[in-house]
Amino acid sequence: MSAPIEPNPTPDAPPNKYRREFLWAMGGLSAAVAAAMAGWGGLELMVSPGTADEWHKSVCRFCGTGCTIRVGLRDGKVVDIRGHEAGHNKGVICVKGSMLRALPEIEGRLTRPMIRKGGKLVEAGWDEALDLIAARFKEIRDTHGPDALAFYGSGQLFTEESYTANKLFKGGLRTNNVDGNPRLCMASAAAGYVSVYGKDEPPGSYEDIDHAEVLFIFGANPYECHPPLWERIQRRRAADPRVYTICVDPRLSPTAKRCDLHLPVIPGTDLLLLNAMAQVIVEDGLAERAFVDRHVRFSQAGQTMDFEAFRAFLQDYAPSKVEGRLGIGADVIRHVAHRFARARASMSLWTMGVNQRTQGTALNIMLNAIHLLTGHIGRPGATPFSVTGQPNACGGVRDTGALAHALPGGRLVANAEHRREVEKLWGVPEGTISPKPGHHAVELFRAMEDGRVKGALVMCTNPAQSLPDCDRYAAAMEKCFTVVSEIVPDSETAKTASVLLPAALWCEKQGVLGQGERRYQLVDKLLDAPGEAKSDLWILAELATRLGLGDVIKARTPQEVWDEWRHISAQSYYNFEGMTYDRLRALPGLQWPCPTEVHPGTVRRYVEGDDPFVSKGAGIEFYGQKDKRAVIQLCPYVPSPEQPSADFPLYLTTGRVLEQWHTGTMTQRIAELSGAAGPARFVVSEVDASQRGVTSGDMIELSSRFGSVRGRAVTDPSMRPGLLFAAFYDARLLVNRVVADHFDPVSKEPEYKVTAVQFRKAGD
Ligand SMILES: Nc1nc2c(c(=O)[nH]1)N[C@H]1C(S)=C(S)[C@@H](COP(=O)(O)OP(=O)(O)OC[C@H]3O[C@@H](n4cnc5c(=O)[nH]c(N)nc54)[C@H](O)[C@@H]3O)O[C@H]1N2
Ligand SMILES: Nc1nc2c(c(=O)[nH]1)N[C@H]1C(S)=C(S)[C@@H](COP(=O)(O)OP(=O)(O)OC[C@H]3O[C@@H](n4cnc5c(=O)[nH]c(N)nc54)[C@H](O)[C@@H]3O)O[C@H]1N2
Ligand code: SF4
Ligand SMILES: [Mo]
Repeated sequence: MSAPIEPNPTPDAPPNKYRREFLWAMGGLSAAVAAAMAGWGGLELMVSPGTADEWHKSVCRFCGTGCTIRVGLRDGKVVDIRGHEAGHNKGVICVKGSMLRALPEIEGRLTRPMIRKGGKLVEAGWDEALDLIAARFKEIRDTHGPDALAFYGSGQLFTEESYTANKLFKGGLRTNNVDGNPRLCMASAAAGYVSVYGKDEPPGSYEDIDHAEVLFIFGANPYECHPPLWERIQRRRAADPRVYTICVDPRLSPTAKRCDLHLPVIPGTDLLLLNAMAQVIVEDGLAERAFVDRHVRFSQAGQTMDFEAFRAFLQDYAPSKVEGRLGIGADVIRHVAHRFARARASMSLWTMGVNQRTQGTALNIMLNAIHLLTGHIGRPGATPFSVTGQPNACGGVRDTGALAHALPGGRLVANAEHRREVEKLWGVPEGTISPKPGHHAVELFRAMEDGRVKGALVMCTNPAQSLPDCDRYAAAMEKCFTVVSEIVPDSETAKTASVLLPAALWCEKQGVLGQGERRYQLVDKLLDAPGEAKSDLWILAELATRLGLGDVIKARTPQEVWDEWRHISAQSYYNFEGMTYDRLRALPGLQWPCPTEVHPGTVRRYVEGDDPFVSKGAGIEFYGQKDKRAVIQLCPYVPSPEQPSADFPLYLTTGRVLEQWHTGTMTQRIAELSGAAGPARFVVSEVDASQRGVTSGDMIELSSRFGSVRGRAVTDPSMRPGLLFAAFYDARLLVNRVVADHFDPVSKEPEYKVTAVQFRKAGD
């Protein structure tokens, strides 16, 4: 099962021509528009060649690429969306971004609060709904203690909203049960960065793509999930024939098809690849010893070790010892290690194939480690870089510490000094913040199931469809007093609600999104929300008042909250004090650290002259660690708990398609997008299908130890035997019914990418 060293043949045409045209048609602006925008100041209210009367700078609300866009309005409606030339995306957007114009107008928006009465959700007024929530939350807290309450949020809320929710629950209600969907997404990346550098968030930037010679794309499918970044990679390849792209993915994904080298690892085994690469780097003298000796420390279970001990540990991972389990030949592993190490600049880009794994943290540590060992860090084009999923997982959730174990600015609830600092910054009495970490996502829903948590506010996320083993956790929400803030009435989660609140979306409200390269951008309010829908910030602030916590949540408007949080950030290495609303409005975002209102932002972190925290004369300094050295933990390979067996002999992996966003509540309602993607299917290999008497289009029943689900199969000649793929956007094919809910012991992120399954033909 080893991969060829030879480059891939000429990239295949995409399966559907319509999809490709759709994707690229959105890229770029006309020369005239680009010229008009060259002077950034003249941008607002620019007249377009299209039908819009006025144009406003904004940000796409979908993915973590964070494309800067121009929103064209006419008669108070969005009529056009363009990529913004001055943004990092240089005018390029993808099909989801371009169809944002249809988002505010999607059919069936939720416009009034609803309360479950006699088993049915019935319309109610805001006062009735909010008074009911406050009364029930108080009753639950007084009877069962604050830890019977919880908040489950989202990397799609604005920073002001996540920050306020975190403060309300941890500093007001006094429970650390605050978690959210970034736990399903970026938790392993965050845990990896904290382990290595002592601080979260990537050291590099998208612009490193423009300088990289080797692009190591690992467990990521940017062709579909981050198209402007893929486009940037293409531009880089076109500019320099030496650029070499490697894709590590068990599946011949659309990205893998188009890279120079595809490494089709066996699902769940690729920590073996990273350890083997490290072994080759060390044994073949490819390590930058001077860099390592000055900037790196090795560690195992808290004990510092030397380079020789690290080398000894790696001996079990020599390419010849891992090739069978990994599915990649030893010669290929050596080739990749040499190519990566010897390049002038290597950049790794990784996403969910890495993070959504029971060894997600270890994989993140080792991805950073191969850069540290070879000195591919802190130079243009040389950087490790975890690509972010959601538009505000970074700024909104990771930076504000809106997770069960965390507090703002990289602090921890378990640390008494950190609690005291935050209590002071929040102006709440000492001892307010509980020292007990709250429940992380999967555990939180288990606590709802067994009654430890009795009341929850779920905001801007659809866990009944997006959690692994989702039926189990949907039932848990039904058992609880669950309040759901949503834009549509029929998400799987809305169906479980005791109270359903109508939310304003994207540019119907104002707030900051913090995206994958530490870039913060402002979304201004351009539209009125439909009916009685309100912003999530308004909902949180009103609830605070009714809970008697108005003195904790004093900041009520987006700008007031932003300024509070901006000043608090200045007391940490996550410092963006210099990013005022005015600056964010005038610029296509800024990257932190950005400590003052004249600071230009930081492209490369830990690098002298760029990062304001690096000491003079240090060159590179990993200041997040006490001894200012990056730490490489030894990471032994542990196989996934989901191993194929006689009952479940196949691997299922799950993910995304270009035209759909997550659980599809928004993109399934936009005809151009649902039409292009079609209904979700199980993608199966021809061998596995024919062995089971299945032909393309047949209905199948897929089962795992966790449950079963029916859906149509589509055979794909490029799918490797033994592997199936399904996306999770379609509620009619609820793939998470069968997905295992094992999680990484450190990051607590579930392993969506590996489930052992079986399937058979089912009647229609
Ligand atoms: N079109 C679209 N774009 C999106 C989103 C969306 O819903 N739709 N969502 C956004 C969000 S929140 C996220 S998190 C990102 C996700 O972006 P990506 O991570 O790029 O997308 P996924 O499809 O989840 O998974 C990536 C790849 O991991 C591979 N994989 C599976 N198992 C393994 C393994 O064991 N090892 C390795 N190395 N790879 C494996 C899968 O085959 C898949 O091709 O996309 C963002 N962008
Ligand atoms: N099988 C499988 N499952 C996965 C993954 C996978 O790869 N495979 N990936 C995981 C990852 S990385 C992620 S990030 C999660 C995403 O999972 P979810 O967050 O559950 O998915 P979304 O569809 O983005 O849910 C957002 C919800 O918020 C609503 N909404 C939109 N805008 C607003 C707003 O402004 N306010 C409010 N209150 N509501 C709003 C939408 O209608 C939608 O129902 O899925 C995870 N689940
Ligand atoms: S790549 Fe992401 S941020 Fe950019 S337009 Fe597409 S969905 Fe929006
Ligand atoms: Mo995500």
